[in-house]
Amino acid sequence: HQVVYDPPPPTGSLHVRAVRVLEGNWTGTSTVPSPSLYPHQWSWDSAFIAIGLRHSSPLRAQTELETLLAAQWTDGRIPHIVFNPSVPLDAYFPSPDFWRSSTAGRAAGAPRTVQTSGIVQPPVHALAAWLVHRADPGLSRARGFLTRVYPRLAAWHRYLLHRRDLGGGGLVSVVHPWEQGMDNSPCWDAPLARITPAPARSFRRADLGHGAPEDRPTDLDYGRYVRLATDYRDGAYADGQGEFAVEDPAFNALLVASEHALARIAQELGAAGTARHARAERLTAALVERLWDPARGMFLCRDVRGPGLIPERSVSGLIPLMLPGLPPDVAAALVRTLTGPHFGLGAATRLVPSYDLLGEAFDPHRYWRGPAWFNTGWLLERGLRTHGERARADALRSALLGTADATGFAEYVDPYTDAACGALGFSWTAALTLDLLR
Ligand code: 9WN
Repeated sequence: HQVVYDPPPPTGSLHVRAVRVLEGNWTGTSTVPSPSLYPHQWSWDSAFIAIGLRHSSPLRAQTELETLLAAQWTDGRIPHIVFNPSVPLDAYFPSPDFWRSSTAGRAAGAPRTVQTSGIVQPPVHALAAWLVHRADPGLSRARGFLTRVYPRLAAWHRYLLHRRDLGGGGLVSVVHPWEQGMDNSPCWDAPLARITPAPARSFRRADLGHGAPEDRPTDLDYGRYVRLATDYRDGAYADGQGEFAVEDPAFNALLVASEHALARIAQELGAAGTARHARAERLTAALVERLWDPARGMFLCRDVRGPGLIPERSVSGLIPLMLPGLPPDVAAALVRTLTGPHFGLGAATRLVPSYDLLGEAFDPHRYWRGPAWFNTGWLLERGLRTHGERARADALRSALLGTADATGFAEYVDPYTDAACGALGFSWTAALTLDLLR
């Protein structure tokens, strides 16, 4: 065989290549985010993946969500990872033996037949289920898709609203940075500083074998992630006791969008959606009341165990733009912030950085401390469109598509140069490309 020093560019249209990435990452019942870095099923990844997969295979999109929901605990929580038993234990840390879901999670009703983590991720699922249904209503009805997923999605929202209102103001709290999905966001620096890290020698990171260390969270971050997860596990995953509790704007905005979607699903199944729509509106009001910062023109995180609002600008604080029910002055201020000096959309950047370009902690390569991600870009593209910002939405859409194409569906990119960081062939990047191409 001849060594190919200059391989030809991948063939096929962007659509075909995105479909191929998702096919390569499909296990038969779900899609891994990345075979090298994340070889199991992740909760919010699967929701974004299903949103894209519905265009190429509505059946696989339904299956993706059904597989995740089959791992739901009886208390309603949807675990952030569903482990694939055929993957070696050392391929990802923390592995199933760390979480001990089927023993430590017994009180909370963890499933016996499948191994999962015990924390959650943002509730994008009901929104995904509704969009998947709409892509092929005939198949969905023939398979009883909504009838089967509806009670599980309702229990999931009930868990969040009843067991996770740790601040007492009607919003949901996350109890671990992995739950919010933006693991090492500078928003967590202050609340994490109170946590005693687990000793570095007490665990072995698997991520550094696949990703560049300067693109990943630090060992000190990991020590704290491990401490928080260990304490939660050792308390039998009971809520309300941990040292870390934060109300996050993106997490809660996604719950609002999903609650509206659940209302539509209820209507489709012949029930009334009114109470759910009303609840979504109450949640929107709580979001504005508790997290809106008029001076910064964006939403902030609230440190429930600490002094209150966290003065850091994260992309999370812009994501409520996806909500049509936002007060118009709030939506207008969000657009100004998105396109102003802190996020630079349309000026310094073509995609949306995960963190304040002018912030002290900004780092263009380190994971959620600056790089631009495709899921947050997709949510903001939808938000701009929802609020009548068509030209900006079109520009963001073509930047997302162009960058997904040029980087081979990178996990995230440098917000100034759009250069690839993290894994390539990343599933939600490919899936959301399919959705934007439609
Ligand atoms: C921990 C899978 C997940 C995403 C998260 C992202 C990253 C995991 C990790 O990968 O988190 O859950 O090991 O870093 O931060 O948003 O869901 O793609």
